[in-house]
Amino acid sequence: MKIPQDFVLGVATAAYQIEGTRFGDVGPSHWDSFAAQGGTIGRQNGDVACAHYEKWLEDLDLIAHGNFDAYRFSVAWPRIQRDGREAPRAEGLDFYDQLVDGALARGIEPHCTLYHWDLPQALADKGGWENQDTAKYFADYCAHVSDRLGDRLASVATVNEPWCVAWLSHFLGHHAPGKRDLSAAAKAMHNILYAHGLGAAALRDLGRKDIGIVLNMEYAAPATDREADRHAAAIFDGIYNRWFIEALTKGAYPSDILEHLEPHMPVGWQDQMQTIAQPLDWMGLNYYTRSIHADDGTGIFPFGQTQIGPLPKTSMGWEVYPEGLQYFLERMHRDYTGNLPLYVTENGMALHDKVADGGVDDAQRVGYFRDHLAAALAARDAGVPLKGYFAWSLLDNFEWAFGYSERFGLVHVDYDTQTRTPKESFRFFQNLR
Ligand code: IFM
Repeated sequence: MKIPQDFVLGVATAAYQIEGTRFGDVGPSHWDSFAAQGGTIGRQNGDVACAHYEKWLEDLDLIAHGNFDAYRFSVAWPRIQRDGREAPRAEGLDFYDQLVDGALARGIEPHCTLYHWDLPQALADKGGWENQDTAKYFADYCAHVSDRLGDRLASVATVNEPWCVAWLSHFLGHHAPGKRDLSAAAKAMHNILYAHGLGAAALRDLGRKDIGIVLNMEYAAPATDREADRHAAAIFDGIYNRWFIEALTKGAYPSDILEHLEPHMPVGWQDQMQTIAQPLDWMGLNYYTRSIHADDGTGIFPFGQTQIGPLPKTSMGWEVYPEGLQYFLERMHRDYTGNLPLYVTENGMALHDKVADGGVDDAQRVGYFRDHLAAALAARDAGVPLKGYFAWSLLDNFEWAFGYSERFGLVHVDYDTQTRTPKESFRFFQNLR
């Protein structure tokens, strides 16, 4: 497979999933509380995770050894401000400062995400993403991090996957804070975008020219050709895919979704759309799978239920559908982002990998990466300004509600000994350069 010279090949992680909150001076986050209340398999949590806070030098060496051009990491907000509001803490900033310098010293571009879900518990106690004050505190936090690291970052993303922050966490209840409430979800659907807008404005005021946001998108296929099933799939597409990108690029929410969420939206939301839709320097797409949708017969929004599809699946039951990656890159470019540079900021698959004879034979994952990378490059060949691709993830890690049961890493982690073992998929990337 031929990778263009100017195409960035990277690998991604997120703070709560790898660092270990037992290490260093970090405030409690709503993920600690959610896990403790049984929101995760076996109440597993991020206390130790991959002990990356202690092993970050070894992990940077791995990235260099894999011949990656770039590393996408996230900053844990409660390491910078234990309660989300206080003055920034030197210890937290020092950690990321040395991480960035360590990456650069190895010839690796650092790409920083500011919010990958570890909301300080003190802000969650005041309503979290249902409260617009959280968006204002987020902008202050963005400025603190940029002040310290900004001169050396290749890019900065405000928020990772606003759909997960809002819908998955406040309507479906699968992620912290585990709510199942349309009113809470509607507020979060808007407030996380408002936080992005205020954060991006604060970063712009500091002179940054590399500001983006990372959206996740899932291909929605109707179960049959029936009108009701096609409607269910369209509504899913609206909530998951169109809501965020239309607000960001057109300054308006899709009307078929807004009609259901509008009664619950925060007062004055209309006046905040311009802040949300301010110009960006790039946009990231996280893509994993497609899902099949059927009308659920209730006549109640969001009308649909998912069905098991026929394609090969990952260990999480996610269908493998590389065509969806090309589809979304072309759709984003054509319908929304025009000449804005795009990155695939996450893509990967979970398997129940085991170490044997000192290695991990994850041939299925190698096939997944080969096919998705080919789909991404096909979109680029078709004219999409796609600048790079980040594999998810460097290490097996804390997979949120699934705890440690699902492994996405290019590198296997033995959680008892913290031994890292590169898998065949790691070799696949190593040999691309
Ligand atoms: O592990 C997550 C990551 O935190 C966000 N994107 C999807 C990944 C796999 O579920």
